[in-house]
Amino acid sequence: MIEAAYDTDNIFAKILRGEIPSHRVYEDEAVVAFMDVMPQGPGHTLVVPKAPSRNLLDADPLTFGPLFTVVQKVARAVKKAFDADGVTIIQFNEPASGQTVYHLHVHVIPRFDGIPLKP
Ligand code: DGP
Repeated sequence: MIEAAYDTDNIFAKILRGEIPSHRVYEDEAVVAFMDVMPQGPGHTLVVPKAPSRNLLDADPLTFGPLFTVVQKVARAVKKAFDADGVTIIQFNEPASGQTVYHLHVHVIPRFDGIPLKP
């Protein structure tokens, strides 16, 4: 199956270029993390590699080490900061899965006992 091409005008590409604002909580040479504007709950953060890829399916595997190193850092940080009981990690690929922004990203969502994710 041929995946769609990477769109350099997707929202996260614009955020990475600084063309639209975001609440950045982490940045290094390869990865940025910023708060989700439509959060599932307090502390919902998106972790985004700077390298362009539409999603996990077309990404260079070398992206994943730095990306998930930051996912772990952010997961630990938001669990502590929001006194959460757990942390959900979600990552969507293509519309059928629920992807709406076509630049690879990982959701880090603090979770609280007895509170389900929004449908
Ligand atoms: P998904 O592609 O389904 O993994 O979800 C994309 C997420 O990105 C969704 O939770 C809302 C968030 N989002 C969409 N537009 C913006 C934006 O302009 N800024 C920020 N910070 N988050 C956004």
